[in-house]
Amino acid sequence: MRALTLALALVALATHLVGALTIRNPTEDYNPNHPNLRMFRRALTTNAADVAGKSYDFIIAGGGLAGLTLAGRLAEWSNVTVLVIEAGGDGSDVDLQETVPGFAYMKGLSSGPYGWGYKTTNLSSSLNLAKNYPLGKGLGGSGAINGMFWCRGSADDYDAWGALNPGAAETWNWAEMQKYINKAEHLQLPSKEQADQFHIVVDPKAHGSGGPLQIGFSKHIYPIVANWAPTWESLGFTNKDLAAGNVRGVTITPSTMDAAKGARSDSRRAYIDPKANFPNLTVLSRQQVTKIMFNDTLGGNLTASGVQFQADAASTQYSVFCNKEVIVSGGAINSPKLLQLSGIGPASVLQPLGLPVLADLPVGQNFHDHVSYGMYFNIQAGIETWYNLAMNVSGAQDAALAQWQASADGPLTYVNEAIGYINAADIGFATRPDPVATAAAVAAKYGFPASVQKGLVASYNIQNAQIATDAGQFEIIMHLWGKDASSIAIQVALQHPYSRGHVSIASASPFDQPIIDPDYFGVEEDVQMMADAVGWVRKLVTQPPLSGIITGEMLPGANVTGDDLVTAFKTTSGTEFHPLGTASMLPKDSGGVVDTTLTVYGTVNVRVVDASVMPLQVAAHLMASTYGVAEKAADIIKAKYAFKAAVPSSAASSSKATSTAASSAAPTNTAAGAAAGESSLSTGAKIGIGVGAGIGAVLLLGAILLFCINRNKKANHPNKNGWYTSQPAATGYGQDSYAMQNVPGGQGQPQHQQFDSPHRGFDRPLSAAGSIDTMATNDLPRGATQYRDSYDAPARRH
Ligand SMILES: Cc1cc2nc3c(=O)[nH]c(=O)nc-3n(C[C@H](O)[C@H](O)[C@H](O)COP(=O)(O)OP(=O)(O)OC[C@H]3O[C@@H](n4cnc5c(N)ncnc54)[C@H](O)[C@@H]3O)c2cc1C
Ligand SMILES: *[C@@H]1O[C@H](CO)[C@@H](O)[C@H](O)[C@H]1NC(C)=O
Ligand SMILES: *[C@@H]1O[C@H](CO)[C@@H](O)[C@H](O)[C@H]1NC(C)=O
Ligand SMILES: *[C@@H]1O[C@H](CO)[C@@H](O)[C@H](O)[C@H]1NC(C)=O
Ligand SMILES: *[C@@H]1O[C@H](CO)[C@@H](O)[C@H](O)[C@H]1NC(C)=O
Ligand SMILES: *[C@@H]1O[C@H](CO)[C@@H](O)[C@H](O)[C@H]1NC(C)=O
Ligand SMILES: *[C@@H]1O[C@H](CO)[C@@H](O)[C@H](O)[C@H]1NC(C)=O
Ligand SMILES: *[C@H]1O[C@H](CO)[C@@H](O)[C@H](O)[C@H]1NC(C)=O
Repeated sequence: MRALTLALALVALATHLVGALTIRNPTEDYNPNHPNLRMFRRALTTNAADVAGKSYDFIIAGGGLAGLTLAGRLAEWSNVTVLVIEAGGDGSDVDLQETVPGFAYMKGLSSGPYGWGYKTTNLSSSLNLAKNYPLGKGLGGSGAINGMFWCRGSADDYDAWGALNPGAAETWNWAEMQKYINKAEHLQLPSKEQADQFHIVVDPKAHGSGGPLQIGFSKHIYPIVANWAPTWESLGFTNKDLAAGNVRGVTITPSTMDAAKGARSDSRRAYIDPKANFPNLTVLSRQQVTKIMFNDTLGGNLTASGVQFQADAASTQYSVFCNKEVIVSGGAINSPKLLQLSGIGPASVLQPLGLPVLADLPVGQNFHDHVSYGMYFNIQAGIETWYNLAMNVSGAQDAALAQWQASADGPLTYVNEAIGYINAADIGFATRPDPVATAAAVAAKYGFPASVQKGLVASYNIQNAQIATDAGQFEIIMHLWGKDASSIAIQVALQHPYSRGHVSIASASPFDQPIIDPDYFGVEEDVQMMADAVGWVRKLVTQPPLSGIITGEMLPGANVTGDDLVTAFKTTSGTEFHPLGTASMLPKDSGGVVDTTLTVYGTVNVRVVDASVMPLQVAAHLMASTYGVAEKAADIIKAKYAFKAAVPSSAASSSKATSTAASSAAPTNTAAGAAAGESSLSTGAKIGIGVGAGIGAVLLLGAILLFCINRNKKANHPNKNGWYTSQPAATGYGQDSYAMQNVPGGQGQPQHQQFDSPHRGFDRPLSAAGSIDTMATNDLPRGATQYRDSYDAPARRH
């Protein structure tokens, strides 16, 4: 009887699989990014009508780094539906620019349609200058267009998040963040030759292995980089892997790239592409969420019913509804904007714009960012830098691209990876601003409420303590793109600023940019620290072996000191692209916007999951930390919605995930476990029948799958660009990422071998691969112009 039931179930499953493999819907397949090609993933759509008016369990506003990471993890559950709405495109029309590492710098996307094109307001403490504020707009978010540095902060940086949230429901600290960053990560080790040549030190124990995101080292590293670590060692610094909890030291840091493929890895390529055939994960691109809808309250708390979205101001507005939650993942600038537009924000911001105040929370406040300054140094002629490649001197870029396409190697696989962190003592800085007075001054400048002021005092106490520790106060980056062929840049980026600013909508239109005021150098200690750090770099370059290569300080110039130096760095410094704190995870009476489950105070079912929630800066580029936040958020959300048996089958089951190994082994926490319990067979004969039927069914299924795969292989030939014109084959995993299709060797047979097991890919590394990821700090004077280069500054190439 059971065998018959099983057989019937398997036939039904097989039928379902065949159905899934053969569904074709030409109209929904239309791909506006490649007008002649249809979508090859039914989960990806740009058609608002596909989702308008429907209901999904989770609606994620923003398909960026955190949003897609979270979506991928939630979609691991087949009993929930997930919708992601992303304002930008799906990346398919700019695949090469995203994928090729060097293009992150040389054909940067942030000033075109894949960027938001924002600027800061005139900065009152930076000579009233407005600075470019690049942010990615497209699947993968800023992680799809950035500089790809992969690094995490010191243990103290994350322990501070926990300390700021005493007695909270969820623990946020180094141990948690290290665990979750590593869950995202799959580290690819450099070759021994490369490690020896460039003094790359890796501590595999500090890294993740088996996560979806590929982390590796540039295949081609410029020879000058070999001088970086030894120069720091001349000053007594240790060359080490900075991922183990203390960042003071020098390193060649890995990047978010699949090194073997010379290709970027990002949240779309790692978490979504392998999932794309799952009907319960829908990704809608080119639509901007304009408002969270609330139509109910529960126990006095707001309940979101869904969101409104619109392609642009002139297009139709649509609504879509949530069964469970709305999750805001628009990044640290656009998430506060969306919350404010929805009535969650400071009354002082909303009321003058005529918006209702549903929850008066300090959204957008406690905004802080790393400010970065680029110094330039002349070097001896004949030493290879990025300049000729970037400027396409003698067609250098075309040659490099041809090499990349032929062998996934060459100079375009390089992104800056030579960095180090110094502490306050290294720069001779020992001043500790008065926490109370400083918080009061910052609050007075921007009209922050007493709660925010209280939170600032708590943060400043932690920052003051860090003045006496190894906490990274500055990141120092060697940047191979100088002002001419015989110069390089060294960037100096403040990691733990005292200055705080705000992000506030300036109009009720979702299509206007918000006021972005990071108030760089607003607190005097930040000015002093930057000046001291410039002095430290001047000392660094006198040390061998770099001293034998650097011939002089080009900018600001060795004679520029004192007030002139301050003017120089205030003039050309800018964002290191690390905004956070705008929806801070803090107690409500300390300026918090979300609690430690990332739920917005005063709401039942709205969370923020992205860099906005980080309450205090870390000494690191922000990607790794943001992946960690999203991974942990996924587990928090899954724990909330996990099925719990009404009657535990064994020892008292705890509803907290903190149970011991013994109690967590009880099969009551998962639906699968419960089902297994119900249907367990008790006699050997039944088991024998079951096993026999099972084997037969597996063979049958295998045959059906093979048939379908072969059929689909015949049906789906990639075109010359590697695009497939119809749905991929096989159980949702038949097709790999766009990136894979466009990288050398990415077409044709071999790639499919990695993708033919239903559980390949997502939680296991793609064995041979790598992806390319970003550039980090480009706050060089030329700043965002570098990103803009390929778009609107062709004149720069001559
Ligand atoms: C130019 C640049 C270089 C960088 N370099 C590095 C680096 O080398 N290493 C590193 O670690 N970090 C780097 N960073 C920082 C890192 O990329 C960010 O910290 C990280 O991407 C933040 O993730 P997020 O999910 O918070 O936001 P994002 O990744 O920016 O994602 C937000 C997404 O939401 C979308 N969105 C926003 N509002 C809406 C809306 N209303 N409706 C629909 N969609 C919306 C956006 O279009 C975007 O796709 C860089 C950032 C930039 C901009
Ligand atoms: C900002 O500064 C620019 C010049 O740098 C000036 O033209 C503009 O008027 C200023 N805007 C405001 C609001 O002060
Ligand atoms: C809230 O909105 C949803 C979706 O429109 C609707 O189904 C529900 O009835 C509304 N609830 C109330 C109390 O209006
Ligand atoms: C409302 O939110 C508060 C916290 O913001 C929480 O303590 C309370 O339990 C919530 N009430 C309901 C009914 O969810
Ligand atoms: C690079 O320069 C060559 C000529 O030297 C030119 O043919 C080519 O179009 C240029 N490539 C780019 C990307 O500008
Ligand atoms: C520094 O020296 C350069 C060249 O010698 C000169 O042009 C510049 O004015 C000097 N700057 C200062 C601040 O003295
Ligand atoms: C949904 O599926 C997951 C994973 O199988 C399971 O843990 C969870 O309990 C399920 N939720 C419900 C409500 O059944
Ligand atoms: C999600 O997709 C799976 C696989 O096709 C399907 O079995 C399941 O019913 C879907 N879940 C929901 C909630 O729609």
